[in-house]
Amino acid sequence: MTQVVQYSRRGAVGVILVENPPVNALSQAVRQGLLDALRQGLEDDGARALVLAGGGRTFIAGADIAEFGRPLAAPDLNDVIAAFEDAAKPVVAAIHGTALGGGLEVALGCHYRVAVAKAMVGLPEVKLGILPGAGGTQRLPRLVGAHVALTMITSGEFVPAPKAHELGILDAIVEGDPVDGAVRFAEALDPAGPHPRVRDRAERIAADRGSAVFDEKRRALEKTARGLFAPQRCVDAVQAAAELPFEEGLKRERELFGQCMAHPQSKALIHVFFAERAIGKIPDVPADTPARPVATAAVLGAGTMGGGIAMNFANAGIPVTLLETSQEALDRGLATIARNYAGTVAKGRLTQAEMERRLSLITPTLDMAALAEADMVVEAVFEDMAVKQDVFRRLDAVAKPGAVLATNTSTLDIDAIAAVTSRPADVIGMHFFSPANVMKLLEVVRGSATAKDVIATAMQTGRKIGKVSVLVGNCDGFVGNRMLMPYSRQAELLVEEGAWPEQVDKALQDWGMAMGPFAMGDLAGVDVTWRIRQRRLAEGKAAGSPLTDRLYLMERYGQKTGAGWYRYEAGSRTPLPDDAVKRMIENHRETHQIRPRAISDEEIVKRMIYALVNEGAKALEEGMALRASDIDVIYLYGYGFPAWRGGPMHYADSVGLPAVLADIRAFQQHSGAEWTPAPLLERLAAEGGSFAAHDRRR
Ligand code: TC6
Repeated sequence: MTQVVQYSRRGAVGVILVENPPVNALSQAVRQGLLDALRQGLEDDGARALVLAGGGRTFIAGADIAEFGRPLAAPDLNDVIAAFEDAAKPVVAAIHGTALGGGLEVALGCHYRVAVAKAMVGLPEVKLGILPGAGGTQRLPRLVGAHVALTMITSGEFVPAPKAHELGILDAIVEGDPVDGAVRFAEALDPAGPHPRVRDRAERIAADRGSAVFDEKRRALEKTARGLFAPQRCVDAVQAAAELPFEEGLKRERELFGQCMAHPQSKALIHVFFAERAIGKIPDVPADTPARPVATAAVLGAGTMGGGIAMNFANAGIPVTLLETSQEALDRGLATIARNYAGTVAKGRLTQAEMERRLSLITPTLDMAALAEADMVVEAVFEDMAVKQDVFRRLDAVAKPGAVLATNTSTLDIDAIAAVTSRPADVIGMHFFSPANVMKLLEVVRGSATAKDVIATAMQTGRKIGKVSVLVGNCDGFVGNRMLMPYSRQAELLVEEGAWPEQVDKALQDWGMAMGPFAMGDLAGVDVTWRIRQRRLAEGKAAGSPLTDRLYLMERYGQKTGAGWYRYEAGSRTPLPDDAVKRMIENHRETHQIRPRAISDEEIVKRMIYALVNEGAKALEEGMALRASDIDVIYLYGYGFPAWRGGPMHYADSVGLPAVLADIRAFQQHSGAEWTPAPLLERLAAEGGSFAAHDRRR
């Protein structure tokens, strides 16, 4: 028998234990091991019943995702499950940790399922762009009905064991050790049977035949899962459970599973799964690098960013001191925080008591000396080098030795900020995204002197406060905003050349972006963009288009002033096209003798997305990002890039780098130097490579 699955006996019960760390994924060896162990259990005359359990931290977290993309080796998981379901002895699944995807499908093939109260079950395949392909769409509805099954399968959400018990997915909740509990449960079973098979349960699903629930779900998903392929196929598969005999339903599930697997969206989402897990792997800061303890924090600046950052610490239970320079600013900041929490309470997502607890963790102060005991200080003052350097000088004088001194700058040089302190090794960038209490991305910016344990501390603290932390290098705009500069520039050029802001935004949104560049510019603030542009112009760098200057002079600073690239009605965030902006653009075109031309959505999307790709490739080659997949994660979590396209670098891979490069060269002929192809892109395209292959080589 293979080692990843072991058979042993406890009294009169045989125990099949999967030992395939870290999550007991159903690799080929596990599938074969399960069949072998089952045979052994059935042949063991001393065993009247069998228990299936996972060793280590979990039951079985699903198929081995790393095996996807190549033909799956025998045995097929469906055959393994059928063997358990048809076993002549009763089989009890003993669930702890998680039973996910293929793991839950195996459990559904067992005759009984018991779990500890802390366990979770779910069919999260849809998040990988696929559907449960080992009978999950056929068996789950037979237990819980189509409505619940559709919710679970199309959302992929995990269900806590007590709820799963209530729904009928689990037969019992057991106390203490799950295997002990399952063995006790199995001892009470009649070995002579009959052993209940989920596939034979017809009563729930019969009631769903011809129900409107399927069409309703399809319509709802058109809105909530816009552009996604797998959720609709999940509905088709569950409907097949209601309308077809079990074996035919399984066949239909298989077909739909194959369609999902062959679709580019599943490749993108599987890429995202591994990309999200790769971000924590930093070659010279290994996972066991000791991090500094962060029991208390401080935030400098109670503006929109500072307030949001302070909330992150409070949300994670870390007491945080919030510093401002005037009582008025402090009061304003605290009022915004209280309003944000109250909004969450009003939506029913937070209790009043929890809100009060979190608020009590935020200590306001006007006194810099109150920061002396903080383990981590995050500066979130005005985005200006002189202001930041002044703050760091003063911070250096009060912060305790060993405190991590972080700046939330979004573009400025970390080394220049660190240089004014006596401890550059303790200085790091922690670039939060606005609104900081909502957005998941955190760029952790490594300065040339930043100590490794400071990097480990910032990455770990980021995770603790609920952020997706990605390590980046110290360059203008770091990775995300650096790439945004040519992206935004293309948006403005497209408008100069003949498109309207709303056409550009719609083209990008239709393509899948959460927001178009002009609506995003209004959210971030036209004044902010303008200030960055002025600095870059002063430094002799490329800096967007003069359209921003015109808008700034019109005092159209974006949503906050009710007018930017769009106009906004009082209390509304809906961007409305504005004739005043059109006139301004037309005037600009006339001044520069630009004859507007019709621009296709295809050109818009290519120019915008390839601008990201080209700059991303430059940042990657310079070592500003550790991996192309890190860049993808940054764009998914910080910039509303659609996960089902995998991020800009994966998207370029999926188009094919030679084709991307050919378009970039054509743009270069038309517009010149700003489209100079990234040397890495040229190399990879020439050698038939991809960003993914480049990542693997590193
Ligand atoms: C399916 O079942 C389809 C069936 C039909 C077949 C016909 N495979 O997330 P973590 C790795 S589809 C391979 O950091 P956590 C992960 O890459 C699958 N590897 O841990 C990481 O490796 P690293 C349906 C996997 O405690 C390590 O395990 N199932 C798999 O925060 C630790 O992972 C799912 O979609 C896997 N299935 O969360 C469940 N799962 O250390 C996917 C994990 O080398 N998994 N790894 O970077 C999860 O949701 C979470 O991993 C978790 C544990 C909740 C199980």
